[in-house]
Amino acid sequence: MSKIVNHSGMRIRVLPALQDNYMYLVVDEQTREAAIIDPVEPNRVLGAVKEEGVNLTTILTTHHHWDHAGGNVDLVKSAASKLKVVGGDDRIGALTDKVSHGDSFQIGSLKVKCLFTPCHTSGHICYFIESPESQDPPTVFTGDTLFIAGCGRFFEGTPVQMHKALIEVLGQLPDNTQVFCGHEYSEQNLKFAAHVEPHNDDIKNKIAWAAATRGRNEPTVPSTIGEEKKINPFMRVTEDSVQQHAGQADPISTMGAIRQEKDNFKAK
Ligand code: GBP
Ligand code: ZN
Repeated sequence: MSKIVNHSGMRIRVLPALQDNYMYLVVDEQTREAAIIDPVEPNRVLGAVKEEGVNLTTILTTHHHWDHAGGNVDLVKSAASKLKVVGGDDRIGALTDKVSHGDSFQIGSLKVKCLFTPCHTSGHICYFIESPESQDPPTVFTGDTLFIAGCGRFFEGTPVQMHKALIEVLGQLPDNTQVFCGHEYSEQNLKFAAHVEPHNDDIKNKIAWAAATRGRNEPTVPSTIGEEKKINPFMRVTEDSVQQHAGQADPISTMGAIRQEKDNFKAK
């Protein structure tokens, strides 16, 4: 008798929204249960759920900004069944499950772990999702904390907090973790990265790749944690090259200085 081994793991559908936001439909292929990250455009989400023929049970919200959480109330109203709405901030619409650092739960056979990364907003959560029963690499949904080659503005936090988020929390994830961020900002971010480190060849190569990818109108997500450590100035604040550019001698002042510089940087 042959055994049926269904080791298919996690399927991720990238759904562009608004001007440059991303929503992500995460499907557990074993059970067809699904979660949606930051569903700002509920109708597009419902279209994808129908196409995939999956059972949407959960909204994962990275932070309360309207371009991430602004679709929650309508999606809960229009969904076929009751949705669990996860997030780390009371300002998130339709919130049912307030989570904090280290909380974990399942989407079917997938394991979700909540990572508290306050700074862009004071209640920001990143979601680390693994498929323990498959060979698929782990994933992390980073909202507006970590972008490809960049990070979010410090609206409600400090350089100490972003250092903790990027170096001690996200930087400790396995190098092969796939990074899915909240906005398509890669080309602008890479221009700033090359300004900070003009001799970094990984950045130069990524700029050429991103131009070609965007030229085909394709998303630049995902990158990986290992790749971000090579190209992202905000994950490289311990490097001499980045500290020297910032005119600082420690990672936290470097974080503050390059964030301030990027706030005013006009990409040519
Ligand atoms: C651009 O398009 O050129 N660099 C962007 C500017 C996230 S969205 C837009 C911008 O500032 N984006 C925000 C950010 O953190 N960018 C990182 C960077 O510039 O390096 N947002 O929509 C933003 O969070 C928002 C919504 C902000 C509600 C405040 C409130 Br309240
Ligand atoms: Zn934001």
